[in-house]
Amino acid sequence: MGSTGAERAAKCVFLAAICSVCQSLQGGMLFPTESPSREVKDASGLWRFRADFSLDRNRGFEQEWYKSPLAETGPVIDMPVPSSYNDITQDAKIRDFIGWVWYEKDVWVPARWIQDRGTRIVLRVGSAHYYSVLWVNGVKVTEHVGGHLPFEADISGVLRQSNANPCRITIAVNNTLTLETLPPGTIQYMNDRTRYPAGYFVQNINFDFFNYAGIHRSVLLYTTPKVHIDDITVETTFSDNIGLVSYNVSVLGSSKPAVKVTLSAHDGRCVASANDTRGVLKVTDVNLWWPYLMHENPAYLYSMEVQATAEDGQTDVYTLPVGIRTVKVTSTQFLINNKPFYFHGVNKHEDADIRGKGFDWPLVVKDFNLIKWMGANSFRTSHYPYAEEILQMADRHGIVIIDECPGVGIKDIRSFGNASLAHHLTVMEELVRRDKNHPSVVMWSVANEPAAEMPPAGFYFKELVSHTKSLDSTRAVTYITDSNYARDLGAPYVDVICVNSYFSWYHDPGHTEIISIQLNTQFDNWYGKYKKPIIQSEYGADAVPGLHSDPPMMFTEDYQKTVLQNYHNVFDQKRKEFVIGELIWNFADFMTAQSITRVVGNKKGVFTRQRQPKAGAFLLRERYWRIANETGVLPTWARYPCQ
Ligand code: BDP
Repeated sequence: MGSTGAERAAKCVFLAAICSVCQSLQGGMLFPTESPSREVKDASGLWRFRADFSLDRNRGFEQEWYKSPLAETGPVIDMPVPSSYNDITQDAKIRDFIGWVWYEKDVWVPARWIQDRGTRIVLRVGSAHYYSVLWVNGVKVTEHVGGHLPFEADISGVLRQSNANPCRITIAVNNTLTLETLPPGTIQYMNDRTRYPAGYFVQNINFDFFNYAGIHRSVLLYTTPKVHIDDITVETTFSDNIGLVSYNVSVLGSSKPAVKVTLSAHDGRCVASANDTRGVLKVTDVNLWWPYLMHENPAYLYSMEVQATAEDGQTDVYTLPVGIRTVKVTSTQFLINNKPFYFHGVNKHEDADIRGKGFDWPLVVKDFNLIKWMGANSFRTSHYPYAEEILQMADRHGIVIIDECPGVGIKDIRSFGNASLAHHLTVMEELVRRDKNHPSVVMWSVANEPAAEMPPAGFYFKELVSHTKSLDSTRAVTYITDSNYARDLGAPYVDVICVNSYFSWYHDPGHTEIISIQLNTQFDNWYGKYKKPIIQSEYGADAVPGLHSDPPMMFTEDYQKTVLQNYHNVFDQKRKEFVIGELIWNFADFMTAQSITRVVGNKKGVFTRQRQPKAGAFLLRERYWRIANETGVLPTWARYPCQ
């Protein structure tokens, strides 16, 4: 069936834009912080919003909505930023919208920012899903492909030229997924006019969470001097009581900057310093960064202040928290600071009522409180990179992270082609660039449950894993598999085997008695073939809160508990051998697309979507604290009563 004109137009707009940005990354992506030389202005709050309901979703571009105030080209509504737009209104058409939506806000830029020509003004979006184009005062300043990761543009020139204050920021965001996006998706036009109206289409996806869209993280304006610290990379190790911090600073805006680096302890004492763009700082009597529940004084962070001074005396200052720790993998263990680390943790989603995937501090802090309450020491950022503030929290609380890219739902063989691989490599570059300095991040996950048995998967994962290792050799690399051990073509390349399985749920539903035999077989097969340590990266069962039955039946809290207990019996045997972790699916209930297998979302959370515990949460709490008491060194305040 040939495509319609509208269909072609929509595809063109989207794909042409993707190709223009599929190049290797340039520059750093330091998290914007204030310093003596930098200011940050948060443009979060209420924005004006309109979804482009035209048939080809292209009216906004044809009519150049970015050229004049959005309210002049049609109706606008209030839209909070950060937030997904989907659940904000009462309109199902907005909840399920696919295509371009338009956001606009007027922002006052301090006059001194404009007047001082030695000031760089940067506009930064923490993330917008999925594909974004940005204008300032009607001038296009950048575009970006992919949700979950930040992008920015130097807008000093545009602001100085247009001389408009307040300045008008316009952001168009398109949530259309293609075979080459991450995650992939397809648009299917329904051309049978006896069943669907003209122009009717749906978006097909192969992942199990709602495709929330919009501006999900803060929009910030920040300044740096013209000479500015563009990027910092630190790698850490130690020997006896000496910590070693290798650093590399890249400075732009000056051909011969003088760089000064100072590392300070908690009490502000300088413990090491250097005067070069790269070097190694030596820290005697080092305080290592230890995970929560593994040490009396976990999550120790030094503070690294970098100063770059140009020939004319202009100086930029940036301060980076630094945790000194090492990561190693043997055939049976995962070592942090040379001590075996057992992941007892959770898989999460960025997901909550009303705001969808929008960043929300109360939710973040509540989740960390729950994680620590449970005695969990780790989580996986299933199935995409989480907000930078979440990783900062993990650094500060000693929660260990498996950092996952949005490679989820790669099930179609066409998504293993060159264009997909090129984009996937770029996304890994963006992810590593953003998260490389977080001590909490110990492993990169390049994908979740791809069709790893399809022939192109061998080449694809060889490239993907080796490229990720070339970007960062200090952490482990994995992808999450659900394929049969004998048919998984990517497993030879990863450091740790991460396996998802749902025995007695998707297989043999209702039969918890088979878990033990099937799980033992799973572990023995994978270990037998690859001799690599294994994490049970997902397991679980849906539980509708408040449903009970004895004997347990599917969808009750009791069944969820029984499934968990059966898995735990096997973990307790295998963690003496080569199983190095268990991550429950899922921390909390979350929204999905509507389907006959989902009753208002996925209910495999051990907490409800509103973060109330189900029976499974109490079970895990007892277990995790017991494991922590056996394996870790707990601070006295943290000894759990139910040991
Ligand atoms: C796993 C997927 C996860 C799903 C889960 C489920 O990795 O995204 O939500 O199944 O079905 O296979 O609950």
